[in-house]
Amino acid sequence: MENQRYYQPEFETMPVDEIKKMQSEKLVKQVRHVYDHVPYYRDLMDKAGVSPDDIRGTEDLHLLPFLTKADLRDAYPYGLLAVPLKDCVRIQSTSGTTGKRVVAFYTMHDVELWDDCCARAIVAAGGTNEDVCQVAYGYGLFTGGPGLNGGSHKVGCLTLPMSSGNTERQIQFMMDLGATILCCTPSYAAYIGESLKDRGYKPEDNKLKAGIFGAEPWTEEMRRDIEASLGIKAYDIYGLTETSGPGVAFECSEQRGMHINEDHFLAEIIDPDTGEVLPEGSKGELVFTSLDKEAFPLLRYRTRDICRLTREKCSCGRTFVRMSKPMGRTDDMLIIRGVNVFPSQIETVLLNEGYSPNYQIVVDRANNTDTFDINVELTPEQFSDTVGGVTAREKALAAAMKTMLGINPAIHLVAPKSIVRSEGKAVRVIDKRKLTD
Ligand code: DLL
Repeated sequence: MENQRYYQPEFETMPVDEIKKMQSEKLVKQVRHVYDHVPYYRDLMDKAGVSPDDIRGTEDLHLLPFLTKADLRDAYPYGLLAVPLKDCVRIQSTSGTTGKRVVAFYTMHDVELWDDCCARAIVAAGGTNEDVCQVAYGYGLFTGGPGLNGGSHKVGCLTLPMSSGNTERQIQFMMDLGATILCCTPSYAAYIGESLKDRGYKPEDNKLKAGIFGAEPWTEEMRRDIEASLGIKAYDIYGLTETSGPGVAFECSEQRGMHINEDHFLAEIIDPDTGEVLPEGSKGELVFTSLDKEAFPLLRYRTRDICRLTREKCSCGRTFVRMSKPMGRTDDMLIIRGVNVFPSQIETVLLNEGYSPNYQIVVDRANNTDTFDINVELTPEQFSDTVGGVTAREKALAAAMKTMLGINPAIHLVAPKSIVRSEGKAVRVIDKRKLTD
């Protein structure tokens, strides 16, 4: 294959007025599909006094009610499914705010569409069927591995389905098989870069040319470090499980914002306090409507990510609107080692395990890896335990946290009343990482 610039140029470079027309047509159909097949959303529309006939195009989008993570929790697990279960071929999942996880469903068509989105990202990073693409995002319920794996197949790259971790083996395959594209979280990319250096490799010793990194916030400074340590160009990629996974938006060689795959996802920026739609260029909460998804088509889903959109012309030739790097969130979700963590999940575990909800989460970054500590107050009865008893408790609590969160925190049980009480909102999270520019 020649070094092609676009994976699906007919969409990626479509004139903006045509994109908008196409979005309007798809929206009308999608609203009807959801209204007819998702009683949960039909109720929301009925309560808001909106009928599918009121939605004649994107100009009417603002009439539709929002969906939030709380709705996903209320409708768990099947309440937002829009097709019969027999038509679904896959689920993926991510953390919920408490014990219930978010479960997203896919028909075969949805998987194809998602793979196409990831293929667009890989081609935008210079990928062709001559490339060897090392996918070091986690595989399984997390969308990173499966998404980039599917995209890499579509582009025709030789795909190395490494999953995350086992850095020794990552490096061995990278060097022996001559990987040219690396897909993983930016923090893992930085760690791989460091590990290569520790083993005496110089950036020019590997065959990598590009990296496709996302799933967590990262700064321009971190980009420069990764690019230097691996000798590559580093591309950002954005997405969320609820709307499919990675590939909702991706960076081109300009590296100035991520193009949103607007033929599939309709983006809005709203004021997170009032819900009012903001004009282009404003900073606010990103909201997505999935235009093509069959199984789990969310309308006006509030991502909680804060960013800006721009339609300024991009020299890469793509006409899709660009989003800035997310600049923060409107909720308290943390992303630790690429895993989404809500303080409320931690509180749920503490209460289930018989602890008081007096705790503090401390997150930091050492050697490009997140550290994750939870200080938990013992109750006066628990405090009389022996040292051995406390250590055993710490282990048991860490195991319960691992089951809930998917990652292991270091638990420190501390004396009753030793965590500083706040006069206002309790300070539950101390995040010492510098995650945005
Ligand atoms: O993180 C999907 C993904 C996988 C994206 C691999 C890119 C690469 P979730 O686990 O559902 O899905 O987490 C979604 O992660 O709402 C953002 O807050 C954050 N996020 C995702 N990509 C980026 C990025 C995947 N490039 C949540 N920069 C989103 C900053 C990101 N934050």
